[in-house]
Amino acid sequence: MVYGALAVAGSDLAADTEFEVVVTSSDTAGNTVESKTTSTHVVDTTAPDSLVISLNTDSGSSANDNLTNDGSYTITGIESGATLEYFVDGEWITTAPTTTEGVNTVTVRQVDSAGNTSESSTLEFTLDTVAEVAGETVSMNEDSAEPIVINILANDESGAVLVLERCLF
Ligand SMILES: [Ca+2]
Ligand SMILES: [Ca+2]
Ligand SMILES: [Ca+2]
Repeated sequence: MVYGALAVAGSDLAADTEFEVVVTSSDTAGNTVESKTTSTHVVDTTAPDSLVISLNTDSGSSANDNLTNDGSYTITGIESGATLEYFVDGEWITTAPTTTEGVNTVTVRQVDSAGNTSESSTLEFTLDTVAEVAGETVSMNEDSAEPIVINILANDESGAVLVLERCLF
């Protein structure tokens, strides 16, 4: 058996191409066998569209401030056969970054099966799953000559409501 290689010039592969390969062989008795096959070559130099990445739920007082207690998100626009890559710690990896309490930045792109890379898309959101700080109880002595100092424990709730109640004894 003799194996051979068929070389095709790169310029012949610049567009979608279909080859028909015919191999003819004969034995010493003069019997001839002809084998025929086709090979299809598809050229893809087009980058996929950039992805769309958005929170599943933007909870709280505003539904579009990217401040939420649900860190799950959805990526759409993935081309069939493409690979997702996330920008994490200065490099592109195929594992999504872990969502953490606080500010999260998810940058993602897709690479199609031909190796063409899309523009990247970024979702930045703040995950806050910590409930309100319990209300402070402040005691006031109305008879005191000292000025009343009220210390209010601030927390990170944008949109939180602070209620001051004055009790009369
Ligand atoms: Ca493509
Ligand atoms: Ca929100
Ligand atoms: Ca909170």
